[in-house]
Amino acid sequence: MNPAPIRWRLTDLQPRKGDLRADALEGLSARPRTLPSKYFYDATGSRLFEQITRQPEYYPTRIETAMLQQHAPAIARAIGPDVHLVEYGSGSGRKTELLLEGLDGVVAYTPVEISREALLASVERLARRFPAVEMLPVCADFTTAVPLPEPARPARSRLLFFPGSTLGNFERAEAVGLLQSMRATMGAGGAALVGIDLDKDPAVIEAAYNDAAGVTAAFTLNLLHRLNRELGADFDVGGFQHRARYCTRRRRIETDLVSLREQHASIAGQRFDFAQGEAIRVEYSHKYTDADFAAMCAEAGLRVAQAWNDADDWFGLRLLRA
Ligand code: AVJ
Repeated sequence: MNPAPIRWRLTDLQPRKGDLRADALEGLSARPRTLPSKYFYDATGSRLFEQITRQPEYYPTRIETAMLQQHAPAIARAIGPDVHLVEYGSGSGRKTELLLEGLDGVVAYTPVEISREALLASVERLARRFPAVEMLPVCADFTTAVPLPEPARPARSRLLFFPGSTLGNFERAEAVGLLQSMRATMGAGGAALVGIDLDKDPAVIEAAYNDAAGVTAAFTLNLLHRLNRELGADFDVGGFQHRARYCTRRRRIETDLVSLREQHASIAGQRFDFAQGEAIRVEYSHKYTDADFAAMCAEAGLRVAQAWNDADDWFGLRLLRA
């Protein structure tokens, strides 16, 4: 059998090595020290994240996938036909399949993903599965304004899909800024479908970020391996430990890499000294209440047009409109 002709056009705006270097030097020089969580997602990190989503403790992916399956008809009715589907942080694109199946005549699909390997692998698979959909992938960091490619056949509206509670990785002011830029990208008549992890028993949340198999720990520590691989840094990765704790007051998981002893590491000729117990903050995963999420949307000029939660109120899907 002949493979289907692959007709798709990549817009490559992948961050350069210089960005990683500058961001790492800046973050590690700050107090407290930080590293941006977007750098988790190199090829290895994207694979490890896929493995996280299959861990029994990591509930968000399983619940959200089931919800998309269940509510696809209602989402399709709300959105209408001939849409340009745009997705931020598309990763493997598994959840996208459910939307591409459920929506009524998707004109084009634009995944925006920082990992080129994950992006190309998912587009190749989806292009075969959905030959009628024009694939217009963009390799980029979606936190900076992304120029959207125009489909050959014009769409009636845009739907921005932002699943996985990835919004939760941003601090509140950044999240509001991102929602604002999503509002601009959606355009008149457009909508956004956002997945949000809801506030719940801290024990459930902490278990999800400290799986027994240690996959999340490997995912976090990969950040140091990446600095070694790509910047020639000399971190002794075994000298650091993954730590993820839920801060109830701020409703967020705070993930650190903790130095197990006094040690130093060099990146690009710059030396960094770490005290025993000193932490590098590498990720936030905010959890939301209905009220605080709606308030953030309102600040960004968006309203919650429709809302779905699972039976336990652990995870939510929100359809946003300007
Ligand atoms: C990709 C943002 C959905 O914050 O839950 C999973 C990333 N980090 N385990 C999340 C992650 C550690 C994940 N998101």
